[in-house]
Amino acid sequence: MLPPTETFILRSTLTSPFGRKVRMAIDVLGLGGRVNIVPADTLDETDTLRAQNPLGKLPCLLLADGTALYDSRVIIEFLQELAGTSKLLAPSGLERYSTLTRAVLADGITDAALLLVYEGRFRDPATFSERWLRHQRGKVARGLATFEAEPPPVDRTDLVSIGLTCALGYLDWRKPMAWREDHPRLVEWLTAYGTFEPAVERTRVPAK
Ligand SMILES: N[C@@H](CCC(=O)N[C@@H](CS)C(=O)NCC(=O)O)C(=O)O
Repeated sequence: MLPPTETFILRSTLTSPFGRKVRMAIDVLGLGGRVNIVPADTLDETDTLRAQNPLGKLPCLLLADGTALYDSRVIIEFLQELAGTSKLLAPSGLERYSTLTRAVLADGITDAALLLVYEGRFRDPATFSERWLRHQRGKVARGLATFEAEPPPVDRTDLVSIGLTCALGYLDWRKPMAWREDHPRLVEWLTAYGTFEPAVERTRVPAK
């Protein structure tokens, strides 16, 4: 039985794309009053985040008894159970596994985009690996092409639409590679879905 009144701490920044997934889910599930966001610095070796999540990654949800839940998919499943719904991910059946697969694809775009950004953050430009960057760009390009061929419904919020919003939002914000020109259906999807789902605007990364 999940705690009916407990409040939680979400270790995340407002700029983390995976953190935004959880923030969107919190908004959609109406759990805003039960989760306090406490920022963490993934580069700071002394940040308690590394004790909470040994991988040192955001987001991480802390329960009152100190239990830490990660990653974003696990946290969102926990939150949806807490909210008593299966709106974001069906509990069983093929629908569950096809939603999970599409959600993994959206997250994979974000993972590859993050690695493109990290190359610039962790290496001097002289040591950039063009081969590695091309490898990651290929993942983003193939993932986007798959969603371009079949965008999600614009009038439905689930784990896929949340993950895709955060992937595209991150590409727009950090700009590790251009995507809009070659993906008109996804541009249209993002605009239409943003009109349908208020959590898109409410969780937008603050302007730089
Ligand atoms: N699979 C994880 C990915 C989390 C992730 O990569 N988070 C980034 C920030 S958006 C991070 O913490 N990066 C720091 C690092 O990789 O050390 C999830 O879904 O939560």
